[in-house]
Amino acid sequence: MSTKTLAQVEEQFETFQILNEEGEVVNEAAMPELSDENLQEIMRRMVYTRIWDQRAISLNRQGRLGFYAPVAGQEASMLGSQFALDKDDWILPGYRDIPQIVFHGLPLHQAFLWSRGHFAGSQFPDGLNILFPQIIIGAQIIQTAGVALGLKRKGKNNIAITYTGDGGASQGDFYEGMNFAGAYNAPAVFIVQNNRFAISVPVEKQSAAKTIAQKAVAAGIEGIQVDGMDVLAVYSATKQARERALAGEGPTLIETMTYRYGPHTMAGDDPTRYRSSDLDDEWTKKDPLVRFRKFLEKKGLWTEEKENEVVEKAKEDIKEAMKQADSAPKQKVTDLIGFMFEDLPHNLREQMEEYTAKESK
Ligand SMILES: Cc1ncc(C[n+]2csc(CCOP(=O)(O)OP(=O)(O)O)c2C)c(N)n1
Ligand SMILES: [Mg+2]
Repeated sequence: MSTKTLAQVEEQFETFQILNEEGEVVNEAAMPELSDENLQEIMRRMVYTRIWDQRAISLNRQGRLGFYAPVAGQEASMLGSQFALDKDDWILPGYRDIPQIVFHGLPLHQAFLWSRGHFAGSQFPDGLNILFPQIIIGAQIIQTAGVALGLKRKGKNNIAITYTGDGGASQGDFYEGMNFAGAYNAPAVFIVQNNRFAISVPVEKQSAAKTIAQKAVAAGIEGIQVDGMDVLAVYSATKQARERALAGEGPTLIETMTYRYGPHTMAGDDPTRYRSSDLDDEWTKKDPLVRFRKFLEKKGLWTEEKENEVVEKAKEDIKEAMKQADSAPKQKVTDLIGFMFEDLPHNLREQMEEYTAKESK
């Protein structure tokens, strides 16, 4: 009989951190090799995303955007991991993971059209390796195992990476996907952004496990818990996971410890009903932008001027992208039907005829 207790297994899943809340390097040995330009680019992306998030929330309130899931607080977790990818890696996102796919190449106006439920928002440019942002919780996990296995079979030097939340990790699909990827040694990376809540349900009510990372053990794959407010730790863990996957050493589960400052979505939940202000305060002190800004300022790599440039650029881009989204042709029923199938089944053919006639009136 094994003498290892659950507590001993759980002890192995300590949170990996490089920068503390003061922006000080606490793990020099783990510092990734990034040029000054790379470091500045990571900061630019986080600032840009924070501004975009603020604008998206107000555009939603004005009725100019549709579905929107706020991202403030999760920038390091989202963008640190995406920065570790190659352009040809595949991303399988959830509904909140729009920043990663925009920085992977999705034009911003298409992200806005997707938010509005316009079909043109999901007609991704050729060569952009992303799948639809998944709304069904956890559904993208098994798909990721499949995409990764496909990449391996085709001899590609790329990985499939997916994002889900703590709630996603409570779904059956999560275990199936990891297990399958492990069994077939598929080059997959599974990121669980543990923002502590699945809408209003705290992570403690979802699982008896002390960490989500330890769930990798049963699938026979690597698992690591990372400080998700530390962009360097997230980058470094993802880069290593990617390299391991490509070296044939199997998939990795990465749990990023993070927090969403805003509501679950803009559809009307009120976080004050399920989160205490003490908990909010505890997490805003860990803010990923504040921490990384301090780190860069000490290195002489960031100034208020640089920050303002990014803020202005973000505002301009958003204005332009909204204009482009507004000029997209009004969506017709025939577009929706035509977009789904190359060869229409007979029942849809009838509907296509009916709506073609109606729309030509
Ligand atoms: C299969 C399924 N069940 C329930 C829902 C409703 N739902 C939408 S978001 C959500 C919470 C997901 O939480 P989490 O995975 O932690 O992601 P987060 O929103 O915190 O990023 C739920 C239960 C759904 N979309 N799909
Ligand atoms: Mg969550």
